[in-house]
Amino acid sequence: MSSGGAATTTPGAPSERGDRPNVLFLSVDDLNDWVGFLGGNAGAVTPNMDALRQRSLSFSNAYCAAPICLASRTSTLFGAMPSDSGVFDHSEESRAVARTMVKELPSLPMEFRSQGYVAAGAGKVFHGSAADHWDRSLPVEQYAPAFARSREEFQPPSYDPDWASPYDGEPIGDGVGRGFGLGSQIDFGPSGAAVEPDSVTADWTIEQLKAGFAAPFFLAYGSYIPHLPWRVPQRFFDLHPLDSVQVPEVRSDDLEDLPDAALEMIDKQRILVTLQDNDILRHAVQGYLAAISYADFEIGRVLDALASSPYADTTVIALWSDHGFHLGEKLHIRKFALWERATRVPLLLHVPGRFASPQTFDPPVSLIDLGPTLADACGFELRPEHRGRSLLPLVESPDSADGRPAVMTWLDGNHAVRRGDWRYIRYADGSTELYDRATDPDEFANLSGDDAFGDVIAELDAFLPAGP
Ligand SMILES: [Ca+2]
Ligand SMILES: [Ca+2]
Repeated sequence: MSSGGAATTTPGAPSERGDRPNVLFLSVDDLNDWVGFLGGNAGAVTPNMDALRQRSLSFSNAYCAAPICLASRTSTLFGAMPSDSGVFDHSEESRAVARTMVKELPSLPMEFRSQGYVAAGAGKVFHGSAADHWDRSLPVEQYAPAFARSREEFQPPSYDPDWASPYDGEPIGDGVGRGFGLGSQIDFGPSGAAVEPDSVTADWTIEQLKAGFAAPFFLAYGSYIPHLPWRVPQRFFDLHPLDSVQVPEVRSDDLEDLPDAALEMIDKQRILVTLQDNDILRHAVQGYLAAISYADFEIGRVLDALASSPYADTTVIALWSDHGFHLGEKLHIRKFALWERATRVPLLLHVPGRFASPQTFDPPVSLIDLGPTLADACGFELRPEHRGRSLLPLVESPDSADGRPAVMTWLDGNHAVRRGDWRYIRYADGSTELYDRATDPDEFANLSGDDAFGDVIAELDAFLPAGP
């Protein structure tokens, strides 16, 4: 890389483009806080992510903008909150807006390209195709064989006969069949696949590092796992013997203090009592933990390849997940809710030479700030329309924190805010929830009906988009 580009660089940035750090962007799908370094489930086995955490800054209270793939990823990659863009869910309306954004707006990798970076990506980074946003990418078609093999060669697990029956679509209890009454959407067990999709992605990513880059790079690895189905090689199930699996605490009366708007979000999943009777929940938790361990394994392969590459000491590493996941909490399964377990995500940032590590930043932050933070670490700013802001000044001078909280949205008009120890939720119909996470980390006790918290609620409510 030639020198002489000082006139176009940001003040304080490396004076030559060739000095700019690279970025390894690790996106994980549907990974909640069940990783070793966040402690969401004591049984999590994630040695590679934990090792990355040891040389990273960990945002211990990081939140998605929305608890669903498309809305979260659109927000993170394009810098617009759901209430700004109108991308709330997977409805046709949201998809249409997102398609327009992909077509017309510069995404995070495109903004890096405009700074002279090579952008390369594979796997689930965007939700849907955005082929034009990469200089190099692995065509989606190349995953198809791996997915096909996963499904066709899937072997039912060798559980007891009563348990195996859900895979045949036969009910095994009142309202419980394959997929917890959710059709084929909940599905897990040892994979009989010859090739796992994420293995294809990891191989391609490793090949890019081996082939090398002629310019600074933004290299994205998008893990499909632990999104359902949780079909991963048997050895990852073996890491989580059933008798050691820890199921989240579920209180049968937990829903009694929730407004109707909250209950409507979880209505279809209120079969959990039956699931618990059948101990199916324990199997599901095992499947999710196994899937997380497999995701960690492939991420570890990519990190090892970076470590043994010429870019080991000059690459910023970001690891994030698009949202969380419930497995019984609030008698709820999957994401699609505004509580902690559906919205808290791992967020790690390794910036060579910039931070003492490991380091932890505890105030709540939003994933919308990830892009500006990465740009800052590389010496430039994203376009001014981006609604995020770099977190680096806050980390380096915590006293400068302006108190901006993390806001999250599920469907049109339902919002939550995390600030300090509080979680406050306001639904579209005006009903509310308030939790004090210092004394109630599982969010069992809704305090919003208590007049003693009126001032707290008023303060938190001011951070949310205006009501309908
Ligand atoms: Ca997702
Ligand atoms: Ca409750």
